[in-house]
Amino acid sequence: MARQELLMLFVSIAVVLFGSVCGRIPNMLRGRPKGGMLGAPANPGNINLPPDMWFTQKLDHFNEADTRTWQQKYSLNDTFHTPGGPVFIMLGGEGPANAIWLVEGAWITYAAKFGAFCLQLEHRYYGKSHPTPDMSTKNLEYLSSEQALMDAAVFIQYVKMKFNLTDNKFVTFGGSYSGSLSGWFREKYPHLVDGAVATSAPVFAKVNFLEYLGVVRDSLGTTGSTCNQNIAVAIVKFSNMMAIPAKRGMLEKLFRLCDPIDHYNAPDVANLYSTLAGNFEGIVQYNKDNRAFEGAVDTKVTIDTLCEIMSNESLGCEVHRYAAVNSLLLDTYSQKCLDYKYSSMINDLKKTDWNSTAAEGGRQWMYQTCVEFGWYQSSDLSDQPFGQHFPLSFSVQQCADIFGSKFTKSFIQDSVEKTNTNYGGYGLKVTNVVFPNGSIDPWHKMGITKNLSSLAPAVFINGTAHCANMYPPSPNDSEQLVQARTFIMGQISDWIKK
Ligand SMILES: *[C@@H]1O[C@H](CO)[C@@H](O)[C@H](O)[C@H]1NC(C)=O
Ligand SMILES: *[C@@H]1O[C@H](CO)[C@@H](O)[C@H](O)[C@H]1NC(C)=O
Ligand SMILES: *[C@@H]1O[C@H](CO)[C@@H](O)[C@H](O)[C@H]1NC(C)=O
Ligand SMILES: *[C@@H]1O[C@H](CO)[C@@H](O)[C@H](O)[C@H]1NC(C)=O
Ligand SMILES: *[C@@H]1O[C@H](CO)[C@@H](O)[C@H](O)[C@H]1NC(C)=O
Ligand SMILES: *[C@@H]1O[C@H](CO)[C@@H](O)[C@H](O)[C@H]1NC(C)=O
Ligand SMILES: *[C@@H]1O[C@H](CO)[C@@H](O)[C@H](O)[C@H]1NC(C)=O
Ligand SMILES: CC(=O)N[C@H]1CO[C@H](CO)[C@@H](O)[C@@H]1O
Repeated sequence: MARQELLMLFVSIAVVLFGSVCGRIPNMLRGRPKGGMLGAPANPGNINLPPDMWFTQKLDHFNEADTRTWQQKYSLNDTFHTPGGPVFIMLGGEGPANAIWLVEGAWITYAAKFGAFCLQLEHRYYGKSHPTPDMSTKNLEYLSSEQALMDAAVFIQYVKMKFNLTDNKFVTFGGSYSGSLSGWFREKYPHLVDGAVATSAPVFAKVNFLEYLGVVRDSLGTTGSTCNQNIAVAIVKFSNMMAIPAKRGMLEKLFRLCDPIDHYNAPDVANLYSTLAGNFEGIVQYNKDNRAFEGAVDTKVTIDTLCEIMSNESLGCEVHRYAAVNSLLLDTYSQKCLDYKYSSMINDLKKTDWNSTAAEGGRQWMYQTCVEFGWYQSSDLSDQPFGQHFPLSFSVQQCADIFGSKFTKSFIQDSVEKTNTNYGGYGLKVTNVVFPNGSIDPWHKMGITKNLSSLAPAVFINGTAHCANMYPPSPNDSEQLVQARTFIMGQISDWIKK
């Protein structure tokens, strides 16, 4: 089958398997799309992907008295391995570890060049790696980046013995949260890994990530100034219409809402504005990134598409155009209506069963934001077009509503400070780590965007989005993206020299 047909097949299978699930958790939740920030849940299943393998892992690495264990998923591709060659480990992040990464992606090109042994380790609590019988708040106590890093450390020791790789060089890879893990792993366990690629890695934990919408604004602004103006006008008109009962009915129709608007229900209203802004956030974060190979269904929709709709007068006034963007994305994700009810989202995120929709990763990631990272994309930045309708308090409230009253704002603030104390935030001290960052990716604001040192360089990729350098190369890639991949390959080459 031709490559193009194969991609189309992935896409249609992904739509069948996942698109039709009428989830009540928004497609874009706290900057995390379904499937995780790097990766889609779709394992195409019909091409020969390496099988799942299992490794016995400790539940609590930091309590010797607790001897409980669980099975952690990993997979490997040893096709390129030459004796003495390096070992590449793709660290899993906040979604299922998709085996497609073992046959595709920029790192596979590097593996072919360097004769590397490739492994992918799934992150605890995501995908099929279930350390506890369910995801109750009590059981989620063992979900943390520190436990995950120690998982990787123990895994490396195991791999060295099992595959006779004791004298080989090790390099970790990751993108987004798993990019942070990749950098932090080199920081915390430099004796176990010789270098790390930390793509689009947020390393600074922050409760109020208000900068996010600022980058979304700037990225939409690359198409000209009218896109943001049109959105701003749409939001003002939208909120005026919300105040008038008859107009609310119109909005319900225009925006294909699943439920009528209860205008006095503040969390519903905040969630509606936030979900509609999410239409733009998701597209900006992943603009033109060659993700189609992973089963992503929204890769044809770009910033240009959305901004063209926002300026298309034949669609009606700005509110109608904002609604047209919403319809396009509902159709793209095969959703009949927009479910914006706060209570249904929270009820879904409270489900603790491994087979619930929340187990796809929404609940687990939400937990990690409440106890480690924050990173709430609030509307608190004044100079952005989406209005001030979903303030930080709206995100913070969700922690308490989902996990219990202990998760207050000051609890989250303390947790976030502890994370930065632990890893160093922007000031982390590392060598042999490269930090690629895309200029239109909102996450770059929490990342390393300047060389830390000559041994910890940042790579600026003009005009690219979240994790673009990790996806398979395309003839359409910009010169800068091509150069970034070459630079990263040069870094790896330096790290693995004997
Ligand atoms: C393990 O790897 C080393 C170095 O590549 C090789 O010399 C040795 O024969 C291998 N041992 C086994 C049991 O395969
Ligand atoms: C490893 O990846 C290459 C490149 O995609 C592929 O041809 C090969 O079949 C893979 N090997 C395994 C064991 O999956
Ligand atoms: C504007 O919208 C109309 C109606 O959907 C469509 O036919 C037309 O192609 C659009 N124009 C542009 C420039 O996208
Ligand atoms: C989810 O799992 C539980 C027990 O593990 C089972 O009783 C239930 O039927 C499952 N639900 C679905 C939708 O598969
Ligand atoms: C960052 O480091 C890289 C590699 O050492 C170097 O090529 C590049 O010029 C540096 N950039 C800046 C702005 O110093
Ligand atoms: C990034 O690209 C844009 C448009 O192609 C260009 O205007 C801008 O100068 C570039 N910035 C850098 C730092 O290369
Ligand atoms: C490259 O861009 C052209 C024009 O936008 C498009 O038709 C083509 O499908 C793209 N090729 C790939 C491999 O993405
Ligand atoms: C090292 C480097 O060039 N970093 C860039 C990362 O992206 C931001 C935003 O575009 C740039 O300002 C940095 O210069």
